[in-house]
Amino acid sequence: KLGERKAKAEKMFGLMDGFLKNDAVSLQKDILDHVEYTVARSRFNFDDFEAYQALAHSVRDRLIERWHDTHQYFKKKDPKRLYFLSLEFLMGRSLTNSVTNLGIQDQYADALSQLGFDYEVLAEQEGDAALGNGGLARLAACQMDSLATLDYPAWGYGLRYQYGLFRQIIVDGFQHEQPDFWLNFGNPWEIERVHVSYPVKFYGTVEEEVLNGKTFRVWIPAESVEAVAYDNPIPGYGTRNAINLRLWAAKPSDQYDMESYTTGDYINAIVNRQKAETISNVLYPDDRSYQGKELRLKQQYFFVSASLQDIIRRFKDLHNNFDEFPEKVALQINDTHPSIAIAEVMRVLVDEEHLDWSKAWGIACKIFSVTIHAVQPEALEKVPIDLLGSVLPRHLEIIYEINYCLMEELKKIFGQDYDKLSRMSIIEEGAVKCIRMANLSLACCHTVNGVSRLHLETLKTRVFKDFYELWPQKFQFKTNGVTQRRWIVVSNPSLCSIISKWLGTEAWIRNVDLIAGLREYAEDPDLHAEWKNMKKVNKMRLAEYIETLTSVKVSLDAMFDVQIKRIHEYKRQLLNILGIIHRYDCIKNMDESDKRRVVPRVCIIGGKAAPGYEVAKKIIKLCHAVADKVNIDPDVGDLLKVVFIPDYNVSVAELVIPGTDLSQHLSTAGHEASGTGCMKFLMNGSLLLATADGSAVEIAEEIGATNMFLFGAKVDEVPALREKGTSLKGSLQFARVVRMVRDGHFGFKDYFKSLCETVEEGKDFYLLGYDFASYLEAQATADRAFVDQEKWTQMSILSTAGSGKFSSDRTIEEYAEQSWGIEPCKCPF
Ligand code: NTF
Repeated sequence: KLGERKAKAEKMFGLMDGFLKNDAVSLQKDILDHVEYTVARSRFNFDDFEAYQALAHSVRDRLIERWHDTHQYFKKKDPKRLYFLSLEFLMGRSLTNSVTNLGIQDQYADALSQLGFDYEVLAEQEGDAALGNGGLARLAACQMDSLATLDYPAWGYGLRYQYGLFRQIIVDGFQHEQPDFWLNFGNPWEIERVHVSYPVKFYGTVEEEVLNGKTFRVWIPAESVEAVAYDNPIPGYGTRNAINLRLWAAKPSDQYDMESYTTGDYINAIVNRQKAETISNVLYPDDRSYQGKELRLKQQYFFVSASLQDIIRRFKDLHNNFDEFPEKVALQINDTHPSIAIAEVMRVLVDEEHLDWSKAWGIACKIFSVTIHAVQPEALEKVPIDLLGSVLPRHLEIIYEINYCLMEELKKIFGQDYDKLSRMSIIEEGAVKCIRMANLSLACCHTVNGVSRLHLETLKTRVFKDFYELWPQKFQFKTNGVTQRRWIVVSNPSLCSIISKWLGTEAWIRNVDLIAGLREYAEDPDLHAEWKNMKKVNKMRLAEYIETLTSVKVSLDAMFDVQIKRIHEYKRQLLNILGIIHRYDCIKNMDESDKRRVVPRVCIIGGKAAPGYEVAKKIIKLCHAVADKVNIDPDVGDLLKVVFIPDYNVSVAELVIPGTDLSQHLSTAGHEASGTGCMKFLMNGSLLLATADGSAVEIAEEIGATNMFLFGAKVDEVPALREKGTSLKGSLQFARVVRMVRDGHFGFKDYFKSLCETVEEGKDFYLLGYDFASYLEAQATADRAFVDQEKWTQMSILSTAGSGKFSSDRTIEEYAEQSWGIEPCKCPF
């Protein structure tokens, strides 16, 4: 039988003409075939967008080959797999990343130029896949790249939102949000799997059922929605492995509300059916405040339930005993959002598989691990009990049961310490009784990870102090990392060639530790010349982009100073703007000879504010108001330009980061869990101006604190400073710039009033006033360093050379070993 199947497969393979070939002629033929048969345009008449679509499909074909081989191989070897559950993935564009990882960029560029197209121009046709908000979501994307490259048998699971993160448009300096219709022109990177779909149930009641003399609780749901799989192949670099990111879309189910049909209300029945799709319609744009909305809970359960059905089906294909489940399955919960998975696993094991409660709990505790990505308590999700009980009645019972066991255990240890028990309880009492999703995770997961060393300290000493004292062994950290494939190889090709040339190898693309070899040449004048040239080319590209977008002309001799990230009070874009105002004020008061000593700056800020976050929106407006005044001031000229880059996203970051001289990371110490933008800048040789927060502390250890500009209060000083208020020296300069805003120097006096109040003495929670003097000093040091271009270039080389630790490859290897217990499974070529 096996021989027969093999012969048949070989015959088919022969008919397919073997695997797709990657020479220029084959690539051209494939692209043209897709123009004709997939895009359905004539091969004599198609535009850039159509050419991009055909190109994308030809790349996708190659991805699918690898994807098939990898999954067949995984199935044959049956290793323990990692399932990465995340409500958000910020993938950005796929074309350049895929072509780079497949290693056929030159061949494609060649093939296209022979057809009269430019590879880079076509790459620009692609929109961003923005199914996430910020750091957490982009980290997940970088980690998928590392998982594939390092040959780990992993799957990503998430939601296929129809509307990604909103587009930011700026009207008169104000942010407006527009929906991101990212699927409108089709998405060649996904494969719809109509046959991979599962029903996901909601609402209803719980009843008792007796089976073989035993009583079971049975959930009788009232609504069912179909989850359909969309697969997004993720190719590794320098390997045949391509793993899968499976995103679920909600579709009406056949079982949905059959009654309305029978009552004859045909039109309304269809309208109602269609409502099922709303579950996967839209991504929530607030990255750290959870409103306890029904739709959000449904999104979470929807993707968790579908993923678990898929995972269990795969397990059952080869196994029939759940004792083996922890040997084959590791489940990673990305932040607390997918925590309902814990209750769902318990429900499936107890109610459907009829395992004992304690056996099921033992299994759950072995398979789950969680990573926390925030510090702010408001980012920890709390679901009102009434809401959970209505949407998922059986899960609420299960959570109560888990909590009961937890409380019993705690009572044995802490006796009658009710304060402690109530802090650790999964259930929060109060006006609105809530489920604390974080506590549910802490109770079950065998590892709880922070995202930098400092962040773990904060979790241990503040956020999860009680749990840490109880289970210290669960608490770990894995300092975040980013993928050098996207952040150097794809987005900064000139730097990529320089590194490979000087190291004499491309091996650093898979083993980034080798990048430290650049240190040896940090003073080499030839390397300096190449390095400066690379920066200049990237600055030129960025300057053109800025001019097209904002009509501001910037000088390439100026220091390009950048802060790009979500707009948040704790990230202190306001400190940056107040610093710019101070610089402006100084220049205005200078005579001509002083002005000659000023280091010209282009201050670039970009980022989105959550739609309901008023203060953040005012910060964006202030940035524009200052830009409007400064940029046309003849006293200032090229000494200072202020630019707000609208609609910041992954692709914009890929363009901005390589062209940056100095990047700013200004969070009040103790507030940024890690930060990953700083790592991308570091890899690209931008110098960092930063507080000693999150991963910046570890960056300083790697590159040496003298190679960056550190400033501001330290974490352990912050609490006392909040009590004490601003230092005198800082307060004079600070008071002056705040007064300029408050007095209407930049217009919109009434509008900025409340913004100024956030930093008033006594209310300045994020310590802008206290840190101001030290911030200005760090800025002055950066100016002085920039004057000495040789020194600056050396620091820049040392930054890149010291960035090896901050690769997501290192992070993933640590997770694999310390949290997931998985091994590489490399598909043979
Ligand atoms: C972010 N959190 C943190 O704010 C960053 O410090 C960290 O680098 C990234 O996660 C990745 O770990 C979020 O995006 C969220 F969603 F939790 F707010």
